[in-house]
Amino acid sequence: MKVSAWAWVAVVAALGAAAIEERLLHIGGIFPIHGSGGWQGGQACQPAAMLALEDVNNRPDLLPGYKLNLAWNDSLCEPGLGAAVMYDLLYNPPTKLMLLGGCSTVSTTIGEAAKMWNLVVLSYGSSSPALADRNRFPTFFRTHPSATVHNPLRIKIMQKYDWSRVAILQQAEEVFISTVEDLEVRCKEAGIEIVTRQSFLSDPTDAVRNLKRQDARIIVGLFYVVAARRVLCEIYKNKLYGKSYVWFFIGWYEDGWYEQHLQEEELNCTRDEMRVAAEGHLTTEALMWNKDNEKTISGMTVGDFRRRLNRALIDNGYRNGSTPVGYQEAPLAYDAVWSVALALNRTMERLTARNTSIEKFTYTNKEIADELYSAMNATQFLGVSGRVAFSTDGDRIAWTQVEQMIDGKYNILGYFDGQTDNLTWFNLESWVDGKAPPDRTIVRRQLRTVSLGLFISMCTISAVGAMWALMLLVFTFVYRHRRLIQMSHPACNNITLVGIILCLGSIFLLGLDGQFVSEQKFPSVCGLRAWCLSLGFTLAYGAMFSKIWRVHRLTTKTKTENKRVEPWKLYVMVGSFVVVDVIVLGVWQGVDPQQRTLEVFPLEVPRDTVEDIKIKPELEHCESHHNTIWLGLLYSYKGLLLIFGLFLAYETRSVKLKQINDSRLVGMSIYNVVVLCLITAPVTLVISSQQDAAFAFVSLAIIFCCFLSMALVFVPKIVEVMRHVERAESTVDGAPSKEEEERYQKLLRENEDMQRIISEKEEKIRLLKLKLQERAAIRSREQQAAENHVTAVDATQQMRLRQGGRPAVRIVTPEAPGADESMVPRINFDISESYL
Ligand code: ABU
Repeated sequence: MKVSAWAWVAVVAALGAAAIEERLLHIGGIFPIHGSGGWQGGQACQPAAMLALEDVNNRPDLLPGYKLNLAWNDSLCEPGLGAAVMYDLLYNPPTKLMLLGGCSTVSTTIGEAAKMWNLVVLSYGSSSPALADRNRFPTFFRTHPSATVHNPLRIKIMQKYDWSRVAILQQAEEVFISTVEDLEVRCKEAGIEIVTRQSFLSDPTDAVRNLKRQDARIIVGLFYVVAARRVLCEIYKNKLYGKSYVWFFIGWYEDGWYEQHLQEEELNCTRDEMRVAAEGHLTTEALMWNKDNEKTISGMTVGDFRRRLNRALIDNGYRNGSTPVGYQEAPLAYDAVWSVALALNRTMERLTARNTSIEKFTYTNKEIADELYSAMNATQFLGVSGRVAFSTDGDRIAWTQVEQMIDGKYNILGYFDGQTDNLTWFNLESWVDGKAPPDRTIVRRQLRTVSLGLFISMCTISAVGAMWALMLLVFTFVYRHRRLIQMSHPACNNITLVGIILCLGSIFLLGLDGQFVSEQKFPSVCGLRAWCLSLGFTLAYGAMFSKIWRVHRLTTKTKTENKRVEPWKLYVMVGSFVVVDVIVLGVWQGVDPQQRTLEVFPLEVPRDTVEDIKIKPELEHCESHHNTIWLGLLYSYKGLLLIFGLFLAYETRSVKLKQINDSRLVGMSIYNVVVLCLITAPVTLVISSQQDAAFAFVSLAIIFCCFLSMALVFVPKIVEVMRHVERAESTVDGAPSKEEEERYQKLLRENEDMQRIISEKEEKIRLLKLKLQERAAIRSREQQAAENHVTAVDATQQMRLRQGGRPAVRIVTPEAPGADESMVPRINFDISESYL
């Protein structure tokens, strides 16, 4: 009896135990705890879920007669493994009523598949906006807010600081891709330009470099924490931190995330470097911990929950003070279990009313599945994460907060309520220079101008040159009667001097740039430069060229031609050069006038300021649309003149003509001009971007040409005139009298007349001489014939004498050739002697 009684007790106990076991409600849980990528938030979320399970099961008013059981496993935040864990949970009894999931990548897989088992999935740790797609994830809910809740706050902050140019750096995961898509739409609506969007799989090196290249200053970074450490290290290496940069990171990384696991992850940055790079960054995050310390559904305040969680974590082996991954989301996991319990509770009530039971749920029971879905949809309560409620697409509605890392600690800067668009700001932000960085490099335009010292020096030298040229004009005029001056073609020399003055004047115009002339007047200066320099060159060089041309012509003329130098021929030559110039310059000016163009140089960092600005150097140029054609035309025409002048100067290098007494000096001057021009023109084209060098080079070339030409052509004349004056002074006390000067002039004129007469006489003499030579030749032939005749007669007589006869008498007539040589006038003229 006793045995059977005990047996009954045992049977009843066994049956009771079986009944208790049967009254368990099973849910499945997938927690990312280990693994090397993604989010390992299960480390704190799993203990939080177990706390919730304990609390739920301790509540008699919840799930009366049932206990909630959580069967779970680790997914490592890998979608494949997550799917395997799910199949394991579903294909092994007992039947699971719902699934808890974490980590977006895994939730995406199980959320999409769960509908096949009529299972509701509730995620405590999935932020991917893609999960809000009801067509793809019809039974998916989450206590974790979607990552898109950050975006309105980000936009709000950008607007607050007037940042209208931002960049995005993202890890190539669906969660971040869909967040960025939402951010792009919002930025567009707010008129914020996204300057670049860089993404990377696991190595952010190139992406960060590209950000620097694009001059990104305000950068939104979206990546898991392991990638975040790599990015931070690259930020340090590329110096994308400090006063000029603002980074927006995701706010759910655990505290001290930037200085942990550096060695395991083989990062090339020290803790200090990571700290430096992390300083000042902003984070945005949905509020996951209830802000108010009020009692929540479990009867705990947030403080109570935190204490219990900390204890549970310490029990699980976490050191006091260190926060495991997922600590931030722990309230979401806790509230997720409560949501499941409440939804099951509500479903049970509704099913009881319909005389059915939740225990009848199978993976093919659509009716109970729909009840579970509706119950979850209607769940609302105050949890440790705040008010828990789900929108129609299953998303959690939540406030967001912004924090800034100041001195290595996160400080809350403000809260944002997306529903009311209200930003609560505490003005606690801190910036390196006391003000928020600008969203782009502030670029200051700086006109590169010729340095003032150089401009003044060159202008002074050219002014001295121009004065000197004017004095030479006066000198030529004063001593115009001197033979020395007269025989040097003073008119040509004067033209040269006018050309030199124009060339020297063009130096002033070449240095007139934006520091003296307004943008509007600059094109006129361009035109003046071209006219002044071109005409100056043509007058100065053209006059010398015409002289050397005449010298060449005179030396190559036959002696019979007139060797006089007609001045009009020189004027015509110079005049025609000027006409060509005027035509080319006129057409250029009329058809395609020179305009002010700007050459822009790469940005420079200013040395004399700590301001975060860059200098954009600009240089003014005078250019037409077809500048090359016009310059080519002008340069080739003048180049030909130069080369031809050089040839003529070389050809006449040893010629000394009294008609143009300074031809050799002019030749030397031409050498000098040609060499300098041939060097200067191409070099100037090459160094045109260096305003000082180009101006100095051109100015010095012009100055050198002008001064040397003046010195070569005029200094010998001045010296000669001075010497003459000194001689006159040494013989006569004082300057020559007027009478002496007139007498001298008269003598000069007479001398010229005499020379002309001599030339005429010489010509006559030459003709006479020719005639006489002809006549002498005729006579010589006749005399020869007569002599032949006499010789024949003598031979006959001698023969007769030998034969005994008498000699014959020889009669020579005066007409006979060679009869009297004195009858032929002997005239010897040395033409060259008389000529000279
Ligand atoms: N707060 C953690 C989110 C993790 C995830 O969305 O995968």
